[in-house]
Amino acid sequence: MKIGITCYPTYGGSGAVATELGIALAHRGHEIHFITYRQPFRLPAFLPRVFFHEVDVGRYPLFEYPPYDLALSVRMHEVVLAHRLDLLHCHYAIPHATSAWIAKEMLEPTRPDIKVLTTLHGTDITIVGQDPSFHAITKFSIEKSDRLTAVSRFLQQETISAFGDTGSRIEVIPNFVDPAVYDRARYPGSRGAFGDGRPVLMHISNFRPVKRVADIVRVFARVTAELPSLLVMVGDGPDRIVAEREAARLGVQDQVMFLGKIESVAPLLASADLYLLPTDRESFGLSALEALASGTPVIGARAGGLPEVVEDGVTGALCEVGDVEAMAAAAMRILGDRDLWHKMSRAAASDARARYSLDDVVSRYERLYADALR
Ligand code: GMT
Repeated sequence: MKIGITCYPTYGGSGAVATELGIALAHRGHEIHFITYRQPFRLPAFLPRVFFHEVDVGRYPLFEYPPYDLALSVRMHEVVLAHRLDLLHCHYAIPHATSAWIAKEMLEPTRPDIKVLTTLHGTDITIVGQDPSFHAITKFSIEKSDRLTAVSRFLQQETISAFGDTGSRIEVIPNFVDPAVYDRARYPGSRGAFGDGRPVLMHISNFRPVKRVADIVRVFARVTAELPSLLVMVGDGPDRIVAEREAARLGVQDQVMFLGKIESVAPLLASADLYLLPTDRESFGLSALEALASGTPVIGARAGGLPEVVEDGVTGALCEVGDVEAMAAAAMRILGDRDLWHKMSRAAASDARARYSLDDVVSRYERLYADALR
């Protein structure tokens, strides 16, 4: 098949999933065309059967807000015609599904057979889509998609309750990991990467308010007071300053490292003892899955789709949103008992492989594409 993929190319779970899906599909012989405003961050420079089409939003002084959505529609239209694409797969509803619908309308005279699939990732439904400025267009765009998928059962239900009957069945196709990449055994030296053998707690995100990064620092401050540890924070975003200030306020700033954006996180995750994700509205939690696959148990919030990914008491611990005491207690229980940690680490790696392996999930997308085109 010839597939166009549109996603947010910058740091973020939906872009990571879209890019890794495209790469896996190309390995299987499909031709993949990324249509985005920048080269997706996990896309290597060159791969056979993978092409990148940059969306250029011309600058005109009249436009205080350059119309990216329209430029994207035009690029989609152009790439479908030039490369005879079979379908457009949009990751994140707004504005990608809207732009794809416009492109599809424009293609009606020449390519009425083009199909549009949209994968809902989370905040496109839970935050942006429910903002009054975007609710109607989100509903319209997802109704117009030929196929819809959501990355968790939680998100499927959220979509139904926010938008009612979307006119098409929402299939749950979860995120996935490449077990060959997220493998603790592959990075044997990484355990000591942070120095002196103290336990390493880690978090990776775009530091948006939904991630509750101050809670991470609060949990860590309680843990390190009992069990001297390190906190490694990877990524960047608006609330990084919030986390930095909280670390200073709690007097743990010398034990917290902010590494900024790092593209290849597998060696980092393999060096961590625990992964923290206390977010209150995580539709899936790709970074938690990557941690589990790396044999790193996860302490998180019992919210959103995270309970579908982390098995409480088996591959990590889930606590109520904001309950930093309970999260710290769970972290100390796991870190303080090496047998328990090893048991959880093994369970995490094997559960991630059993339920979220790249091969199985990519096959499900392939079947969905074939079904849409039939
Ligand atoms: O985090 C966001 O604001 C958006 C989005 C993204 O682009 O990274 O994240 C969502 O998609 C990921 C990939 O499917 C999921 O793993 C994240 O849980 C989800 N984020 C939220 O629901 C907050």
